[in-house]
Amino acid sequence: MLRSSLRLPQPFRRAASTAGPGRRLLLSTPIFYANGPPHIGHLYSALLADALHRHRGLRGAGPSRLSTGTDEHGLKIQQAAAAAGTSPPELCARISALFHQAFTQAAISFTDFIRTSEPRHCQAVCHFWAALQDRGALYKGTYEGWYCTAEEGFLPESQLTERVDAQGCAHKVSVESGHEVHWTKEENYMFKLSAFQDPLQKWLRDNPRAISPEPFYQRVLCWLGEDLPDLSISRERSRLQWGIPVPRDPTQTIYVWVDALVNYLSVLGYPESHGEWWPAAHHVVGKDILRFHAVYWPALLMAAGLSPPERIFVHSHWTVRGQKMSKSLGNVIDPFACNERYTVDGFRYFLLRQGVPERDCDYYDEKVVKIVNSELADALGGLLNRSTAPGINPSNTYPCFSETCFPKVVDYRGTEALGRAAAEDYEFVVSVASLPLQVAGYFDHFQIYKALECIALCVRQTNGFFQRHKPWKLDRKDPAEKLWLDTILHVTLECLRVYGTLLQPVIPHTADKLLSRLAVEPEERGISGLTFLPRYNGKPCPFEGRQLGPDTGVLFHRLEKSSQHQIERKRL
Ligand code: ME8
Repeated sequence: MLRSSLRLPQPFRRAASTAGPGRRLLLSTPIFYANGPPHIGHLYSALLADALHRHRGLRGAGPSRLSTGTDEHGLKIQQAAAAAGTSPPELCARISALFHQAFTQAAISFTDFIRTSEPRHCQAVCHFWAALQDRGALYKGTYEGWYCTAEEGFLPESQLTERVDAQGCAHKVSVESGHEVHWTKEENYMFKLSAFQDPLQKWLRDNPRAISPEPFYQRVLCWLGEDLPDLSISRERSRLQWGIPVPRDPTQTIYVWVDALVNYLSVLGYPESHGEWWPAAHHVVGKDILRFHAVYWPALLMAAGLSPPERIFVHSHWTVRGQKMSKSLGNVIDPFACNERYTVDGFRYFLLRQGVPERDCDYYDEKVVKIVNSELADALGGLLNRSTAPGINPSNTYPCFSETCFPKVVDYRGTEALGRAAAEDYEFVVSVASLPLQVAGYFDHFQIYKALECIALCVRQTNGFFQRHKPWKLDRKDPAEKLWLDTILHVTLECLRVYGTLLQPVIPHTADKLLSRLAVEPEERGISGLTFLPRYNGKPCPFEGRQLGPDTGVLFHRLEKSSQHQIERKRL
């Protein structure tokens, strides 16, 4: 029965307070089920959101928050607690603390860690439910269908397949997760999702950047072209006690996905203070929960009188030696062990450098060791070491640049060398100068791996520049040679300063060490005011002549190769 006629949304205009520079922004990760400890897939989502958050902070783009947390209600948790011989609150407290610890250890800069069992969240969910009800978006009906506990949802026939077990019995399972489904019939509250097909399509057509990368945007548009049945959004309390009761109807429990999605509002103080932030929200989610975030969540928001989130960033999955990570296969990779084995920054770098949101990526130990050793220890660390070594830079200062050695030329192609710099040096300087803008563009497009690829390429080019001119062969006592030697070192340190600044969102500890060695003060580490080689353009360089930082230690220690390093989690 429809309670009253449903109020459909007006076209969504962005609120004035959320437009332009200096605006607020909420970045979020999914909230993770508290039925098992964190693995590297969870860490990857958090790292993507963290890098976006840190990059935005360094750009001075306006206040931002990063929320994460744990999803603690539902049948899945109820059953996991029973299987572990404990109560849901005890299990949730233990697992939630592990997520908090894993993210803190990995330097995730979250500003809010929400648990759905907290009172502030339960109040927000009840208010949200009342808003749906008051606006006529809910009705009570009998629902029957195939329910998948692992996915916490009813699945249509199109998402089911059959699997025959060892005894020859056929079972219906979910195509997506492979988990068994059970025929379930019960009286539920239904959400009038079908009424939102047109508004959702319009929202996406008007906001082509709402879902990135593009293939996921297309996938959602495709879903919206199909039948969009109403959604059951409560469960009988007799079947599910571990959850928030439906306001004014204690025989029903609110569906865990409605409960969970509202976390993005609870962290903003909904229903009191969310208005200063919402809808300036960017959600980072895995592809497995795209439908919930790109179809159900925007529809629920519209139905409650709110705008859909501004952007949804979707990423694919990590596999392990080509296999899906799963507890039953025993190949779940433990983030604590990885941080220990590869260091926090080493593992952050690997996941963000190798993770490509559009496609599944494979993890294996040798790959991490190879990439981290070649790009962080050898290329970046080696360059810092070579350009600051006492033998080459005995005064331990930021050396001076000479315009005579590296004169400014309008078009370096085909010009006779005027100073000591060659045409390829000019080309390389141009590519480093364009790096901050390029990196910012890649972050905006959720292509952090491409930003890192560009930085790694520039680091290689800087090593090439250094190698080409062999500064260690120049005689410091000869005034002309000294000018050129100092210029080579100045250009190299300027490059390192740019790389250190741009790498802060990805490898915060290593970048800090690098910038401190280069005597870059904390207030000089922003990305928006980042200059490169101002002396080349006739402007003063504040670093020239500065004493370098005292820590002359190795920037990044090489990782040892290990044939049998055991970081796959033992069954818990
Ligand atoms: O779905 N590779 O929680 P969840 C990369 N509570 N990322 C992975 C991954 C993998 N192999 N496996 C998981 C839930 N993830 C709900 C979310 S949000 C309102 C509620 C990441 O514990 C990825 O972000 O099953 C995926 O979407 C999420 O963990 C699912 O975590």
